[in-house]
Amino acid sequence: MTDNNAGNPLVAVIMGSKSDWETMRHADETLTEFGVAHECHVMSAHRSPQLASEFSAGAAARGVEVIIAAAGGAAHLAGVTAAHTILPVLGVPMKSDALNGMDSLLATVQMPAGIPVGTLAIGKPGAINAALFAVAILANSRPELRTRLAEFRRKQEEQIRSVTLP
Ligand code: RP5
Repeated sequence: MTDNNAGNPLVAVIMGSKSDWETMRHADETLTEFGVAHECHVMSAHRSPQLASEFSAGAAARGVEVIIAAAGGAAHLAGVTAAHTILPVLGVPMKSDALNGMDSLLATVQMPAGIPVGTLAIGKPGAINAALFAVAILANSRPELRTRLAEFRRKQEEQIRSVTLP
């Protein structure tokens, strides 16, 4: 587990295995860049089902406002998490060895009506965008975050505009 930026975590980043960290560290880094207090944990819908259920059910009471859940293969962590909380849950499908992440994507995205999971792209882009999505949710009620997000977009566009090709 890691805790980043002092204060109660507003975002919880959870992942099914330590092997997901190399991808999910990008979510951690993006949240740190925006100064959003967050925590990162490993827990598995299959290997530690009780931990995953208890964590999800208790997150809102601890002040968490958004949960990012990453898993690969039979990727049920985001769905199980969403089943235990009414907090927004963002799912990040990990790029798996066997099927290149298509298994993770379908397992994460194909939720039954009634229990939503906001599913992002497979792998690193999904990890970064899940963090940006979490920032956007938090920014609705936090003007300083809204300003930072607008500035992020402005710089990103500036970089694209300044590209020169050989
Ligand atoms: C999933 O199985 C994890 O989220 C990970 O993406 C995948 C493989 O896990 P390890 O066998 O590397 O622990 O539960």
